Amino acid sequence: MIDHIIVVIDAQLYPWIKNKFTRYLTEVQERFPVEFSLVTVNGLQSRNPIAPAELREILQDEYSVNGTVGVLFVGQIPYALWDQGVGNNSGQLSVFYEDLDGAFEDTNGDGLYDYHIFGSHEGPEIWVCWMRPPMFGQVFFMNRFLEKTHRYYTGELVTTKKAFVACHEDYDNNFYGPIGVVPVLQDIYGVMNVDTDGEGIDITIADEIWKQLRMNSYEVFDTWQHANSKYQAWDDGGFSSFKVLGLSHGALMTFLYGCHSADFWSAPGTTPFNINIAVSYVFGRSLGQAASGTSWSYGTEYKYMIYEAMRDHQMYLGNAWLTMESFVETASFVEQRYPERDPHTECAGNTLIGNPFLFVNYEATRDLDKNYFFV
Ligand SMILES: [Ca+2]
Ligand SMILES: [Ca+2]
Ligand SMILES: [Ca+2]
Repeated sequence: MIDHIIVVIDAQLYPWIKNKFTRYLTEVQERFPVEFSLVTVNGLQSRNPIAPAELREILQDEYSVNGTVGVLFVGQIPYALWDQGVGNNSGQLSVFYEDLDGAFEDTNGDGLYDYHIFGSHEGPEIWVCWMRPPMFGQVFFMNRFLEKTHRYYTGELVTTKKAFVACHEDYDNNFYGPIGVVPVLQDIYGVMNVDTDGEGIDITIADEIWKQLRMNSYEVFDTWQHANSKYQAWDDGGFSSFKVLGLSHGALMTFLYGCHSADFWSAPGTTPFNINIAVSYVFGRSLGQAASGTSWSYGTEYKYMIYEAMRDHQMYLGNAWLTMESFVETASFVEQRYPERDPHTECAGNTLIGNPFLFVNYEATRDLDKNYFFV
């Protein structure tokens, strides 16, 4: 089975990254069971950006013709906004592009969707990943990122097969509790190869976590704490998204729990900046290639499902992400998790950023472009 992937690329960015991006697609196709369709659209820096509703129709057409499994958005691709209706709970809505047989309504006409109608297939049909560098300096960030992917796929940049789990105040027993991540990560990497910080009465200290990340080259960094789009708060101190841009080593994949950690919505009238925490882990100096977080005040609670999918079915990150999204973005999940809430007005706001073509415990391969001879 070859997965059909749509790559939607920002016409304002594409010419500046074309060589390295083409190399990226080639290297992915050589290593993953995927094929790509490229679609170029006007991004947010254009005078005439494509409307999210129009882009969604393109995805729906591709899905019905090609059985598409995922979409990779490259550059400043327009996004739909969602208003959760409680407090300041709005932001970009990945599910708008993931649930292709459902419908979204803006019942009060304020430009933000607020009502989700589930289609005959209840959850998302496809996964969405945003390869979205900070808008300011995006050509530099994108080219550096594409050097990381190249060096990783060709075995120049090697991760240690280890994970690191850090939880602010033991965050609801998220090491070993019902939605805990440590047991499944131990299955993947071995009991001795999952480092933890913040367990029980232990607290998380920003300087210590920073050192831990700089001294290692983890595959997975799993983190639970309060956040906003520009700040990740530990029990003692925290990381600004600017600081994270300068992190060395770190982790290949970072999965964040905290509020707004992957929020790249710039409110009307503000300068688009887009350097949220998740973006910083992916487009900074570190070896990071993928990160996830939320678009508004919410937490990504079911991260262990991503690891289970990668453990049990050798799924690459994009497909593993869909496993979790298919669980939480359904009416039946909301009815069970939040019985007092209306499933039609409840979306989780999970957002995946970076490179969706990553395996756990992956042994990078030589450059397949060249002819190597082995004696
Ligand atoms: Ca609305
Ligand atoms: Ca659906
Ligand atoms: Ca500690």
